[in-house]
Amino acid sequence: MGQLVEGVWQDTNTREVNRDGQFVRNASPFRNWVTIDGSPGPTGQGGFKTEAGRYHLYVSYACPWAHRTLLYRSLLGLEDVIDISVVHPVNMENGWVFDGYLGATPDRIGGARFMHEVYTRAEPGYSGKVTVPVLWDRATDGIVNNESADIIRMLGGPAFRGLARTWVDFLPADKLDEIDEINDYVYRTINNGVYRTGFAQSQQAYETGVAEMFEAFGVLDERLRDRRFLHGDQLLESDLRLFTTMIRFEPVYYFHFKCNVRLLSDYPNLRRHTRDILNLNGVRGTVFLDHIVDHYYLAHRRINPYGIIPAGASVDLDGPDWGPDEGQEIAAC
Ligand SMILES: N[C@@H](CCC(=O)N[C@@H](CS)C(=O)NCC(=O)O)C(=O)O
Repeated sequence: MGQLVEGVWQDTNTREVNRDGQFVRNASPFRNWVTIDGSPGPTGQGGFKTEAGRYHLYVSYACPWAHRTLLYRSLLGLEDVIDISVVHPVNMENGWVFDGYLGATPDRIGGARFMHEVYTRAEPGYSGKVTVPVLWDRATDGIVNNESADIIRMLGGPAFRGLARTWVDFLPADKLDEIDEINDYVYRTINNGVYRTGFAQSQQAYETGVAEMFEAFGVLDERLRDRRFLHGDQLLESDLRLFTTMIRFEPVYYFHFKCNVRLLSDYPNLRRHTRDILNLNGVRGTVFLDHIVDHYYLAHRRINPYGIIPAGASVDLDGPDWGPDEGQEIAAC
């Protein structure tokens, strides 16, 4: 996986590890916000006001961070308001590319071949990683934001409320502190935790990551013992952020990132939570196991040099193990 250096693509290793072999994720550089009147949001510049059809999402169906944005788009009914371009799942020496693969699309904005061209179109001298998701602005021909945590707060906030077909509040004000607290914990131990484990370059770094992750599984399983969702009866932002990692756990992270201390089925409440969300209206259409499996096993050649896909990775999400519980209420809220 390469990166851009002053606008030029370089196929050099960008793995982010510190001296102890621990994976450390870089901060996302584009942090502007769409707001109702175009005034600046919590970070970045102003100038991005609410308008149907103005914004576009670049995503990979394989990526758990991009998956967050797809879930919001689907659950809120924003498909006609924000269109998408979908990259090929296997990012190799050229990074993300637009190429033939079932479900992938061309670059619907500028017809680019490579995702790095989208970044240099926005900022010709850009240096850094070329990641998805990206929220693109047709009006300024540039990137609004490339941080999924921000993008979902935008899509689920006042800026898009008036455009959503089915409005659900995933971030009620009275739950904000609790949501932030759970998000931080789940990000550190699970969302980013799987990468800390999988990309560790020392035994110690791996062991720390995997121990914290499985401790968190136990904590969340206990929390979900008498709650349908992490905060009670209501599906909220933290549930959706947890889901995009957990749905990849059995097919990918368990094997590929060596997260194999215990099985997901050893955490019955956590597994039920994942299955429950999968069966809510609008969720299954955002889960593309073929993109997920091919991306991780085929693109990460440093940790899987021959691109072998383990037999157990073929989880049947359409089978009874992952179907709705009898009598499950499948409305989103
Ligand atoms: N903090 C970012 C992370 C996005 C991210 O790391 N995306 C990965 C795909 S899962 C990516 O595009 N990686 C390409 C690379 O690292 O070169 C977010 O949450 O939006």
